[in-house]
Amino acid sequence: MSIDVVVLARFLLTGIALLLAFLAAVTWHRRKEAPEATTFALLAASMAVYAFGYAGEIAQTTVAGAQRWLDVEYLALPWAGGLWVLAALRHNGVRVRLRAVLLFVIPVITFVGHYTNFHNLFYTAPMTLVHRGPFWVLQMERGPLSMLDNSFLLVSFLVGSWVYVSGFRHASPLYRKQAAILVLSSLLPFAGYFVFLANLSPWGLDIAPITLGLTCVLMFYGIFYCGIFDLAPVARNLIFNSIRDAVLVLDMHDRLLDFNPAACTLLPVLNKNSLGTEVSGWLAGIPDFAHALEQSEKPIELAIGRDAGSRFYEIRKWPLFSSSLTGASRQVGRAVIFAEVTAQIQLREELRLRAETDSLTGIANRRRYYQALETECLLFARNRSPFSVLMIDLDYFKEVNDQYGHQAGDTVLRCVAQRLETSLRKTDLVARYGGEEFSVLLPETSEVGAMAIAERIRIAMTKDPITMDGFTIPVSVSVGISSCSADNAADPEKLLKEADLALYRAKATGRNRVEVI
Ligand code: GH3
Ligand code: MG
Ligand code: MG
Repeated sequence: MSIDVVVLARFLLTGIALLLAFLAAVTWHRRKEAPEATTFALLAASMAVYAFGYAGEIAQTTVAGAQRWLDVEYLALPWAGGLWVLAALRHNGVRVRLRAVLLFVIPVITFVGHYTNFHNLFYTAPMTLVHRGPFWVLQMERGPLSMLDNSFLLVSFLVGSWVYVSGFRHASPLYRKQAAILVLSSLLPFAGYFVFLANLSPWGLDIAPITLGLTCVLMFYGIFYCGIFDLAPVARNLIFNSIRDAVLVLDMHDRLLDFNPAACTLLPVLNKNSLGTEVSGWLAGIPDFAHALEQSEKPIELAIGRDAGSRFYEIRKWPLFSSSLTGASRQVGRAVIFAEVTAQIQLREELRLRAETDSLTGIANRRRYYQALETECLLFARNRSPFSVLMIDLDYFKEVNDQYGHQAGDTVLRCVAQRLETSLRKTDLVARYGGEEFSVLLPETSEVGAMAIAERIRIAMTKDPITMDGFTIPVSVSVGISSCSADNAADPEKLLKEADLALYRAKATGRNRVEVI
């Protein structure tokens, strides 16, 4: 009967050791899925060695035999505390980096201490075997190093539990169950070890390996049924299904592997039957998208719809890699993400317009005018097509302000801008160049043509005075012209300066005139 209990205990402990080894292997295999997985795998492996050593120890009937198995246990036992704390910290996102080494200073001391028993600091007297119930239990007198070893283990379990408890307190609802399981499993070995040290265990046996077995079962439950390591994919799925960006997952042959609800909204042709089929097939009806998919890997912008109803998408492609058991990774497909950027594009367009528009009159400002003039000069270098510049200044405008007020002056400026715009071609550009000075760019217009246009403008201004609030305000303009023709080079600064000079001459020679330099 007594033999049966020992065999049973060995059997149980060996089973626990195998279970821990299996757990270590599983977590090692999945070590990329959770930050603490590698540490946890090492911890489980060390616990397996401990349980295995203890299974050997309890069956011994000689001190030498029991000590041999204790040596096996001590291959793993000193490291458990450090690994336990490290796993808890990593799980809770604490970045320990090189400081992790500090957790293993005491384990190194106790590891060496156990095997050398330096100056009897670990064991103060030779070990003996005492008969307790059906077992022979190794009895030892603990020295300061052994005390340190035990205290470190206890404190480590305590710190680990505390870290898990604080993790539980801050865990999001999604992680609550997982966090609770970790707290519970972190308390169990601590409790077992405490019971053993307080001599409360049956026959003075170390029940920590049994509590480790329970921890192991709990962890297994956590991993496979509560999804400790599966929560990341769960969260990923949640994001995949709820984000507003449309996502298509394609294999290396551009066959559709997956898509999210946002993709269905954007591409109504998508349905379950599209899975496994080549995208070119069902995207044929939407050439813009098909074209975007063929483009290079760089992000591109795509407009769907016309004018005001247009929606804009930024299309990005990400290569997808899969890592094999050997750790080598190879591309297995790509994810195509369609992010709607209509609001950003509209804002960008609005900012651009504002930067190029004169706020009083709503026509182009000096900046836009200068850019257009520069472009025209570049074009001229290529096609030698003549173009002209008009510089228009209102005559005696100060008097308008003085007589009718500044606001009336503003209204006059707006009217003049409008008149200029309506009297010119769509290809011409009218800009407010300064206070009451306007400038016009006339592409494909020679000096003669520009003179005719300027004259037309001048006459139109004097012919129709501006009426407002019962007043009639006469308006006249002076115009300076400069042109770029085949025999001179196009230089924006030079053209503006010449037009200014001509305008100056028009002013000097009586105003309400057109002059060419
Ligand atoms: P000139 O025939 O020599 O051009 O005489 P002028 O009175 O028009 O003289 P000048 O061009 O030097 O004066 C420009 C005046 O235009 C001065 C300023 O009060 C007025 N002005 C400039 N910008 C604005 C504006 O935005 N609104 C109004 N109401 N007046 C402006
Ligand atoms: Mg002026
Ligand atoms: Mg003026």
